[in-house]
Amino acid sequence: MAKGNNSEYKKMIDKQYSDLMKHCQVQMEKVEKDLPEPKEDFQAVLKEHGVSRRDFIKWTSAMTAALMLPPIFRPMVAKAAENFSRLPVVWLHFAECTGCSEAFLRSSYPNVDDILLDTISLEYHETLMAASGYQAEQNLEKAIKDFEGKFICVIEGALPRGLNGKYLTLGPKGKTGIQVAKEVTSKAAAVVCIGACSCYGNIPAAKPNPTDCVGISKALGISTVNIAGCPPNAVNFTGTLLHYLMFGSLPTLDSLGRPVWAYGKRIHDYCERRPHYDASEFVEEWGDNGALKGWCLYKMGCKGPYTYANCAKVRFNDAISWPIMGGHGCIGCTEPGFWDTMAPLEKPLDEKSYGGGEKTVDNIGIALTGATIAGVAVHAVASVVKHRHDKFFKTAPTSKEDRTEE
Ligand code: FSX
Ligand code: SF4
Ligand code: F3S
Repeated sequence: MAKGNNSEYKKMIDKQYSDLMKHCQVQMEKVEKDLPEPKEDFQAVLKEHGVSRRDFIKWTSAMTAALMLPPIFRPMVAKAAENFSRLPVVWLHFAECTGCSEAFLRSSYPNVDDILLDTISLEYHETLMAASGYQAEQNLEKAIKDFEGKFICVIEGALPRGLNGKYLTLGPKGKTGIQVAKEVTSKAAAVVCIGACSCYGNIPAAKPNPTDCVGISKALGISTVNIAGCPPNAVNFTGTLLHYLMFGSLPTLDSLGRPVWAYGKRIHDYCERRPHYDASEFVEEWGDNGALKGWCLYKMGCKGPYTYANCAKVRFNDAISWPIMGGHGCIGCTEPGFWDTMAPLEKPLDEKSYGGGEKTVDNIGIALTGATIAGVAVHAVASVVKHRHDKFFKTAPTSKEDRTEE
């Protein structure tokens, strides 16, 4: 590119970021004006948990980069973290194992993401709250009334549609999960599904699916932000809420409702075992020499070539490890219907591609995820257009016209 063009391009990018920063500043002022005071002093809570100022700054840098923002946004990420507990959240549970809540809230050595989740303003959470029966129901009604149009509805678990929804009833009035979900989501600013069950149905919807379970989007016919995974990574949830606080809108989603910043890249392309795949060095059975040497797990059924998520980059449990680093292949837990579509979990999908046929694997990957890739492009445009019209806390998640569920 010619020198002149380069400087024009730089000017254009600088202008875009400066406009985005102005938008972010206005938004953060609005948050501080419109939402209740933070329930806790975040810096004091960090100190209590032994997280130093330096660690917090390191975390803001990592989160800024993960959200695909340039470093100038680091102070805004820090500010959004300090305002995190202003955001009212109603957290619902349907058909699931509660592993998602457990994974988020049970860290022995909490990092900044875990501490953020600890301070979240939970107006209602069936697993954590002390109330039960009528009192719990009253709490829910009050939260919806007090924060109508401002709260985030977080949902774990799928919804059974069989028997008119009666496979899952809740509370003293015996409402079906579908009824409760409709009532709450219709009053929420946005609906965030946590875990593959609420996103796409997952295990409760696995074949033969006698209760006719489906994900929230499909059950209610609404658009949802899908933080996929079984369980998902806490970083992908906190990052999505931080983005919402900073810009007053949800991040760009792919065709499956997943935030592109977290689910836009394929596991196989960021995997530390990839050089072994390229060199055709495979683990052939559990505990063999290849396993000891950390070779590729493709022949042991790794579904990394067909799976989109940032696990290799952000890892789990304070970034200590992730499934492939732990020695097992990826089972594709961020993809719709993985329990059925990725089975058998410990065997490759296509036996013919044994021997590391890069082309074969990539072709299967493209066939399986082609819809996702096409959707990313469509949603990137849709989201930018929509962004201009959205009003703070009245944002409906992106449209679902090209959504392809299982
Ligand atoms: Fe599902 Fe979560 Fe897997 Fe379990 O709530 S995504 S079965 S970890 O608990 O919903
Ligand atoms: Fe990594 Fe799995 Fe790809 Fe092998 S097949 S490089 S283990 S993602
Ligand atoms: Fe799930 Fe695969 Fe990541 S199994 S946790 S998407 S490595």
